Amino acid sequence: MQQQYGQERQKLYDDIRPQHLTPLWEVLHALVPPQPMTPCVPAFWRYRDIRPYLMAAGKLITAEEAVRRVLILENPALPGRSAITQSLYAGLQLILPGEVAPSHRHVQSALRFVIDGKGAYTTVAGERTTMHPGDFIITPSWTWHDHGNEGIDGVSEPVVWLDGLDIPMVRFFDAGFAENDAVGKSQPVSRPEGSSHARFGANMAPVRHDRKGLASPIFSYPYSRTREALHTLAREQDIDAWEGVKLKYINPATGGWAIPTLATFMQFLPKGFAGKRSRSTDGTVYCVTEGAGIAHVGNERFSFGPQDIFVVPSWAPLSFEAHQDVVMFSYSDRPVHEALGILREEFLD
Ligand code: GTQ
Repeated sequence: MQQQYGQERQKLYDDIRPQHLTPLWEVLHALVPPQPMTPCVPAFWRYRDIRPYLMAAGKLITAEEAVRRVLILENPALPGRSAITQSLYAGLQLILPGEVAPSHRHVQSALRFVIDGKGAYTTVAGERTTMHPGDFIITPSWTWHDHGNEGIDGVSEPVVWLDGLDIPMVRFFDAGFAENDAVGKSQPVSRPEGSSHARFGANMAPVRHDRKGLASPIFSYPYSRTREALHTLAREQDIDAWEGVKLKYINPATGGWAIPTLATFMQFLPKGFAGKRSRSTDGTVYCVTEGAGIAHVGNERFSFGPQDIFVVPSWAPLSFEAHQDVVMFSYSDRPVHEALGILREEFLD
């Protein structure tokens, strides 16, 4: 049959192309695959190898001129797309002592995970927070935000953090808006540092709190507390055979994710941990805070240490080994999978 109609079929395809029509049966298998067929590949960035390029960028352009001085981590299989997976963006942002990255706002939600240096701050919706390595900070959709580096405790050094944004998701839906602050470089600070923690960080909330909006009212989750929680749990509870001890960052007002589009986690793997394999449909970006080990991702084997970053594509089998006590951060597009009812995960072995 195929032989018999081959030429006629091709003629039909050629005839319908000007009508902007195309035959489903030629592409059905790819449109509705039996299991996820991501173009993304596992990839790894060793921080000590890429830091010099960030510092070189620091000599060539100011934070102010760049607006955001960031080197984007691109999935090697998605060149030119500014994406680490089809739905996630990742970048490394550098801010040098004395610099300001001017105030703007956008529909895209952002997370910051601090990996190098201290003394920088970010201001979100009128409240400033000082950044330390391991801190997780959110910038909810459409909130004004600017970053700076004034130093702290007499220390004045370059500060680098991982930016995770939902840029590709917002692009997919063509729903992006953005504005620059017309008045100043930095927004006025209207609340003292620690205000949101006082209001929402003590397992309490203001009595007449009637917050709308999906993002967490806690916009800074300091590493000191996260680390303490993980280590306490590691001493008292069973270590999960796949994930070690893993906590998610939540919105204390709802119990939901801290950011509506991005799941965020911190995880502890005890020295000697040799985990089982799992896979899930959410693609995930990992950033190591402490310790060293191996991540087996698909057919790749990444030997990681502090500050290294790697990406686990959708449905790629994943397992970890820890050679020292490991603490690592991760973020994924899981909340969107959950909202759409399409999340699948498998715990193997
Ligand atoms: O800090 O606002 O890496 O708007 C990409 C886009 C950071 C930011 C990025 C952004 C920002």
